[in-house]
Amino acid sequence: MAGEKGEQLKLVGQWGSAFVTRVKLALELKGLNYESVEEDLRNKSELLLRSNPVHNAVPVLIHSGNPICESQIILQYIDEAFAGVGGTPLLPADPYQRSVARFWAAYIEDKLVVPWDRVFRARTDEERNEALRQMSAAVEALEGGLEDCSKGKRFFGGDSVGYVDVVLGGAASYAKAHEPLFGAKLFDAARTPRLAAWLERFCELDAARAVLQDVNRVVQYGRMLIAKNSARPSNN
Ligand SMILES: N[C@@H](CCC(=O)N[C@@H](CS)C(=O)NCC(=O)O)C(=O)O
Repeated sequence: MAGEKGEQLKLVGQWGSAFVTRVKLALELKGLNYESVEEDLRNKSELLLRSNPVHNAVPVLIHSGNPICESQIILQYIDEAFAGVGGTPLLPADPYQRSVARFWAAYIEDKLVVPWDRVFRARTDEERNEALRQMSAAVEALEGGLEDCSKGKRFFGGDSVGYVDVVLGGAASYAKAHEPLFGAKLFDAARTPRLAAWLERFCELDAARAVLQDVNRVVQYGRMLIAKNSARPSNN
């Protein structure tokens, strides 16, 4: 049941996906009830293939029978469709501030999430190290983005969690798993102090505690992906 209107909300997801976690965070922050359907991505369900025939990927949010695909589009949909339900809006009301939030969300997607994914899919140490280097460069610029968006407040969204917090926060457990997996913190207190403090603050939120993956489980999952993909033949 979704909010007070009694509409059906179903989230097709997979526990390890940072994209799915974004949507869970948004639903939690809005106080919306939903049914969670766990997908086996090696054996995709009819529901997933029917709901996201273009990408066959999670997350898909199904609202009263209508499928919404792509995590950032889902976040914007939740913000608009449930504006009156509760919680503060994710995107700012001011058009310029909205554009700034969208800019940094796009930056996170293109410059941080893409190499992050490559780190786990790399076949060689060289590929992995190059992706880690790209992530490190992206994190330095993102430190400026946090300053730009937060204006010295607690979150990218200011006093409360906003769109960029949720986009980045979906990967909070992966950020914490970074040191056990790769031997260095992703958000290092000496190099990017704002992001390091942001991560701790974000993980303390009730919504984050409710939905973020267990870090040890992510570490195990990450090790499994790295081992599997390192063994992949190069023509595959
Ligand atoms: N751009 C998409 C990315 C979603 C995505 O890559 N999902 C992965 C899981 S993390 C997936 O379902 N991949 C399909 C597959 O593994 O076949 C979004 O933001 O929702």
